[in-house]
Amino acid sequence: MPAEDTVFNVIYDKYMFWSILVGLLTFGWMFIAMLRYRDGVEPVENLEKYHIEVGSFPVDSHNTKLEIAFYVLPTILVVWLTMIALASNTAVWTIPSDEDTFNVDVVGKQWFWEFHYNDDLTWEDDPRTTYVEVNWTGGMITVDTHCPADCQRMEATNVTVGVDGVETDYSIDLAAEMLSVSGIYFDKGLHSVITVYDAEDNLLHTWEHLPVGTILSTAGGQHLIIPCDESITLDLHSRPHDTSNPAYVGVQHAFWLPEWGVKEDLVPGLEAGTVMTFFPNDAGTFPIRCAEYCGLDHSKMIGNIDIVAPYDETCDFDSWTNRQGEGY
Ligand SMILES: [Cu+2]
Repeated sequence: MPAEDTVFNVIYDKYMFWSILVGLLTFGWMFIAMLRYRDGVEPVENLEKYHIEVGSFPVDSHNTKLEIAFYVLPTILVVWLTMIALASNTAVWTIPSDEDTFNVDVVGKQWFWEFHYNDDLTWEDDPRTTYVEVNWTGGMITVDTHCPADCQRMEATNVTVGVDGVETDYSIDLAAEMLSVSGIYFDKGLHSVITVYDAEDNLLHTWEHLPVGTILSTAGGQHLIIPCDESITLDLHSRPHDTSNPAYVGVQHAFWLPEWGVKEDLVPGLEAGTVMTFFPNDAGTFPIRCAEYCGLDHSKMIGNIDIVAPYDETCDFDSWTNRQGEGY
């Protein structure tokens, strides 16, 4: 079942409502008729005069309004259900323009997914659940790890600052529950990660900047990281893992995000690629699947998508806490 905020879920509920209503009326009338007109029940007097025949309305005693309603009402219902079902088409096929959307190229290979970022993203774990807040302006990084008295987590002790793969470790001033680092300047073009750990090396909090051109891959266990509350466009391409044979263009894959009920084929040799769009609301980690048999290790072509809050923004907090226990 897709997420509650998707058009597919709304349509599913409406179809269910009308199916159950029509089902109750139809089966209800069928059982009444079975009981009322079964063998052994006293027949209506002078039944012959109605000229009743199986499969037709009584010729001499019919009800025009009822017969018209018999055709018109179901027609209205079917037309209306068709109209609302078109909303799912609109949701899938209306591709937002480039400026209004967060865009990532998804490349399917045998047998993993690569994500090439065409937009940059700065995000941070929700400080309301981690009790850690990172601030990086200019050449000044501050990490505030102040935890209230009833705080559930271990004390934060270490911070790692990684810029373009070069990592530096720092210890937090435990008395002040604070770390300040100066002299590292934020560069929009470099992949930067700040991670906060406790004394047992458990990860408590992540702050990350993914510049344009970042490549993440499920082969390395990385997740696709996507901001919440933004329209997302994915350009999908199938490419061969081994490019030594120019005649071999790869195989068909299908990128499937069960959470949003969206799936699109990746077609080998189709240079322009295919497009998928969706709108995530709730933070959390959700599955990625390949829905097209693509060879020996097709079943291993799986991954995860993290929906995160852009830096200094928040996603739907209720859903975030609810999902913590669901084992995604
Ligand atoms: Cu595949």
